[in-house]
Amino acid sequence: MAFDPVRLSKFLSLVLRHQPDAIGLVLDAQGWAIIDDLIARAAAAGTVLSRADLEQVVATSDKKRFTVSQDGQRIRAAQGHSVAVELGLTPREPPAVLYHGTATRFVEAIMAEGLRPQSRQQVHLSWDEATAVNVGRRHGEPIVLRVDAAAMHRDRLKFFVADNGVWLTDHVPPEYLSVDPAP
Ligand code: HQG
Repeated sequence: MAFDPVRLSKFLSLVLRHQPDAIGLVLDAQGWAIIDDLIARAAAAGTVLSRADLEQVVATSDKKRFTVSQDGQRIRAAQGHSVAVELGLTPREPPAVLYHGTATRFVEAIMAEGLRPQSRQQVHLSWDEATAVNVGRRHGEPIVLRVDAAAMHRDRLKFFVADNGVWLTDHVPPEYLSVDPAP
């Protein structure tokens, strides 16, 4: 099959975030796979990709979903994992406000129990509202929640930035959430 960057990006998301087992791939504790191993196992499972194909997907991914290690030998998903990984990110001081896009039908539950990672390892937040709207639209009628990150930081809750700039935290309790724009 001809090189299809979108299809390949979805394939890489699948094996690097959710189901490495699907092709017998092993991720290390920080989520890295050896690129030569990934290419060989993908081919054996019916997805033929070259190193150049892979580099093109990494370079052109709209959300910079994948990171290649400094030595060029390994690749990982920057965020979004459902498999257990320890990305090894250092806690960072967040901007005063962060945003989370979701669907209107989830808001009641979120306001009751806070934002939870659900099937992923951490809650995903963005520094801009436009990204949040797009993330929310994936689930239905979008709505943007405003996260009082300054207050969370003051209360010693930790924030991390993925390799691609997505903000991550373990849980956002409801008292730090409001529907954007804030009243
Ligand atoms: C919602 C994409 C009910 C949450 C995006 C979200 C992102 C709750 C959904 C990345 C809840 C989970 C992640 C609660 C959270 N009750 N619903 N207590 N807490 N939710 O897909 O943040 O294109 O796992 O609001 O750009 O939508 O894949 O998370 O609607 O960065 O690279 O549960 O995925 O990136 O959905 O998206 P997801 P997300 P990629």
